[in-house]
Amino acid sequence: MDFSPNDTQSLVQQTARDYAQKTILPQAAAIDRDERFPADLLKGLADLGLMAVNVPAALGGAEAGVVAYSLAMTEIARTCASTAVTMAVTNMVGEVIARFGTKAQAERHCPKLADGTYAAGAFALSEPGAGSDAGAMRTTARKIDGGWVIDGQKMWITSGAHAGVMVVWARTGGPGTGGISCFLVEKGQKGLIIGHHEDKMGLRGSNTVSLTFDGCEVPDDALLGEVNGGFKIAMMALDGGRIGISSQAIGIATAALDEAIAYAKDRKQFDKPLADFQAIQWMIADSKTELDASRLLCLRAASMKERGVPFSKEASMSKVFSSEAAVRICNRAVQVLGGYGYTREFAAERHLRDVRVTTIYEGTSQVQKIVIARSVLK
Ligand code: COS
Repeated sequence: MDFSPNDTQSLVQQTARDYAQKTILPQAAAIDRDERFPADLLKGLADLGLMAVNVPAALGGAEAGVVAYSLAMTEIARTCASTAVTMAVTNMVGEVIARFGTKAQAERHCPKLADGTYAAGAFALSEPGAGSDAGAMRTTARKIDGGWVIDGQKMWITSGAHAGVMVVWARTGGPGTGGISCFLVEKGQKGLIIGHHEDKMGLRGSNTVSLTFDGCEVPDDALLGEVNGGFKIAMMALDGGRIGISSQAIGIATAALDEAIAYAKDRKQFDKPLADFQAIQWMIADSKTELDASRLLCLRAASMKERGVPFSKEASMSKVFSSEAAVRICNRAVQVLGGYGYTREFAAERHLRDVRVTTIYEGTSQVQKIVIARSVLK
C-alpha cells in the first residue's frame, strides 16, 4: 500500500504550502486580531486554482481530485484557519453545483467561484431551531408563476455577507426530510437580508452571519436538483465537507504541534531543555501519534470519495477522530508553552480557539457518531 502522493497531489500540496507560508502566515495573527475577512488572500487562492480543487476543468476548476484538495486544505489551515474555512465552504459549494446543478447552473456559477469573481460561496442549511436536526428546518419556499418565494431564517452561515452565490435549503413539501428542496440564491437578491455577524471564539477572520429571507423571489432555474430532493443533496455535500473540516483540523493541529516542538527544544528549565523531560516527550509523542492517525483516516476517506465508492461512514470517522484529536493536540501545545502559551505572543492560543469549532460545525462529533453507528448497525 503506497501512502505517498502522486505528482498532481504533490504539486497542489506544494503550491498551497508555498502560498500559505509566504503570503498567508505573515498576516494570520492580524487577521485574527482585527477580525479581517481575508478577501485578498482568497483571490490569491483562486488564482492558484485552490477555490475549486475538485471541480471539473471545463467549469474552471483545477480537477485535481479529493486527496489533492485535502492536502491543500491542511496546508492553508496550518497558517490561517479563517482563510481555510472560507476556502473549504467555497470548494464545497462549487462541487455541489457542479454535481447536482444543470449545465446552465454549473456554467453560470462554478467558473466565478473558481476564479475569485465571487469572493466565496455559502452553504445555508442551519437555522436557529434546526442545527443537528437539519430536517426540522422551517424556512419555506412557495411556488409562484415562474419561480419560488423563500421566507425564513438561517444561522451561522459562513461567508454569508460576501458570497456571490449561496446554496439555500427550504421546505417545499410536508414535514420531515422528504419535503425539503435546494435553491441557488445570488448576492444582492431582493428579500435576502444579511443579519448580524457572530462574535466568535475563533476563526475571527471568517464571516459568520444570520440570514433572513423575507419574500425572497427566485426564478424557476434557481432550483437545484429535484423538488423535495434537497435533503439528500445536503447530506451528500456534508459527507464531502467533513473531509475538508477533518483536513482543516489536521492543519491547525500540525501548526500547534510544530510550535510546541520548537518551544520544547528551545526553552530551558531546571538547566535543561523542556524536550529532555519525559513529561513533555510523552505529550509530544501522543500528539504526533494522534495527528498521524488523523491523517491516515482522512486520506482514506478522501481516496474513497475520489474513487467513487461510498465514503459517508469513513468521512464521519475521519471528522470525529481528527477534530477531537486536534483539540487535544492544540490544548497540549498551550500546556507545553506554559505562561507564554496563554498569551498572544505565540500562535498556540489562536490555534486552540480556532480548532474548537471543528468538533461542532459541518456536524458535531455526536452527529458523526450517529452516522457511523447507523452504518455499522444497519
Ligand atoms: N447520502 C445520501 N443520502 C443520505 C445520506 C447521505 N450521506 N444521509 C441520509 N441520507 C438520506 C437517507 O437515506 C434518507 O433517505 P430516505 O428518506 O429515502 O430513506 C434521508 O436522507 C433522511 O435521512 P435520515 O433519516 O438519516 O435523516 P435524519 O433526520 O435522521 O438525520 C443526520 C440524520 C443527523 C445524520 C443529519 O440530520 C445530519 O447530518 N445532521 C447534521 C447536519 C449538519 O452537519 N449541519 C451542519 C451544517 S453546515 S455548518
